[in-house]
Amino acid sequence: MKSDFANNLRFYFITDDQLPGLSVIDQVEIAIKAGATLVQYRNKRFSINDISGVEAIREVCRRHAVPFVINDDVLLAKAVAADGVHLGQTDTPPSVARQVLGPSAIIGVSVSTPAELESTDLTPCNYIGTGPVYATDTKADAKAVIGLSGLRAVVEKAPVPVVAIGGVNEKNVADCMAQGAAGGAVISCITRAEAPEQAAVEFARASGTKPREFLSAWQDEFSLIDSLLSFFPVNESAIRVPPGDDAALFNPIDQPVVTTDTQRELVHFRMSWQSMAELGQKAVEITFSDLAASYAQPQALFVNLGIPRYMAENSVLELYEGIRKGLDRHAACLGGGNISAAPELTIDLFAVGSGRPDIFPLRKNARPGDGVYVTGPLGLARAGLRCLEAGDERFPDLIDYFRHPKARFDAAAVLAEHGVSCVMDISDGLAGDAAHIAKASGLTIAFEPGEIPIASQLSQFCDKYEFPVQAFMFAGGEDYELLFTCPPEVFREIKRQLPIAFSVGKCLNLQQAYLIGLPAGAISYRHGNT
Ligand code: TZP
Ligand code: MG
Repeated sequence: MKSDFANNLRFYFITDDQLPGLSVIDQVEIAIKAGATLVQYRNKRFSINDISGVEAIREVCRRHAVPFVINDDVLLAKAVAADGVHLGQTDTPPSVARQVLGPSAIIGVSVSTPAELESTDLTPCNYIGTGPVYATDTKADAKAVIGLSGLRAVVEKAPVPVVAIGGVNEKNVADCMAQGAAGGAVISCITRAEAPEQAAVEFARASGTKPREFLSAWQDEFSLIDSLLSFFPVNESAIRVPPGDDAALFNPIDQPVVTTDTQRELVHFRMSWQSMAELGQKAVEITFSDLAASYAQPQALFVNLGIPRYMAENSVLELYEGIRKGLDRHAACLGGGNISAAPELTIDLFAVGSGRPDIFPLRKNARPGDGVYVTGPLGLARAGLRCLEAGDERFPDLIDYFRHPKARFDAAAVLAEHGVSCVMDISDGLAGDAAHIAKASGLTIAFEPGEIPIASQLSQFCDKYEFPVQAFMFAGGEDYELLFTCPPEVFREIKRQLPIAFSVGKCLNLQQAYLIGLPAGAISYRHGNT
């Protein structure tokens, strides 16, 4: 994990709380425009009246996908939904901060010497700030200068990336990086320069980052809707009156099937975990996954968007490009939608499909004697999410499963052809979703975990982090594979057409529990803890 968070530390900008001339929000905008890779809000005289200013900084950071952390104050970080916190040696312990802020929060800690490193619990930490490397007037109670050799001594022993701090500037940041620091954390070399914009650009160049195109927030709902609608070709075969009027008028649909889903920032995703286009396409796939599990063919999608003020118009357009790509993949069209301002990005989706007149699979259709089967690998998306939370890019296949789920219409067609009548998609993890089938059908599902194939990157990932691999496969979530039951002889036929499908257990007459044979730790993953 050491190298992966490091890129966020190249140009680590800390706000200056003692500067009459330049407001804190202006400082942050200058730094981000120049290419800052992380922003820390540091205000030793913070009062509750400053909170809206902190939220404004958080908004600018989110608009540009720049991580935003708060100095010292875990509760302030929680209150403004910052991305994390930077702690001194005498602040809240990192483990408590992790508990309060959750698994995806960024947690940094100041460590000045190898002795401090030894005595600090770094397990919950993503990075270390080490200094003062050079003399500084900015921190009144700064410790003794440690110099480049002191920096090196910490870097050599640190299990996480180190950012150099204290008197760092455009002239010496390369020397710090030559000692193994991932970058420089700076205040005065930018905020107190004669020309802060110029100084920020020079620091960006010296630390190896580039200026950003500065995006402004979306302003006008109506012009945004006009731009969005221009992306979508009108599909006259499905919809007679397309988006643009008060409601859509559909051509007759055989056996209409309707489903809904939602994606919420900070619950299901963070902006930095995928591009906006990937997010849009994923939202389509996971909504259509319910249609696949119902043997329905997608026709139209309605999208209600809650857009935070910090989001740039370009980002909203990119999100819709992803939605269009998803719709194109399934030959479906946009039926309509709505846009409103919201504190965080929310995407509520409603899908309309046409079902089959002869068969609509139900959770209550499992029978004792049926086998229980899955159409593809489990646990990969959950592991990919853990990689994104940890900033670990060494398992691209896992991250790809999290970012690019696919609704399994191909597999659904095979199951329908064989008359499989108990199907659902796995969104909350095998264990939790199988429990729905067992309850609805009034039987017990006996798992046979030893039979389940383990994807090689998942097994490498679990080895590295010492996670129980079966817990990931059972408790994962966001797999969007199909879970189904049928007699074993029917599965043998299905397997010819879907060779990657496999058995996970069998259905028995109801016993004391709906699920038996679960591996340890197989509690269904619930959204809300990202
Ligand atoms: N911690 C150690 S030195 C320092 C802090 C916050 C001050 C960094 O400010 P400058 O102006 O970049 O030296
Ligand atoms: Mg502190």
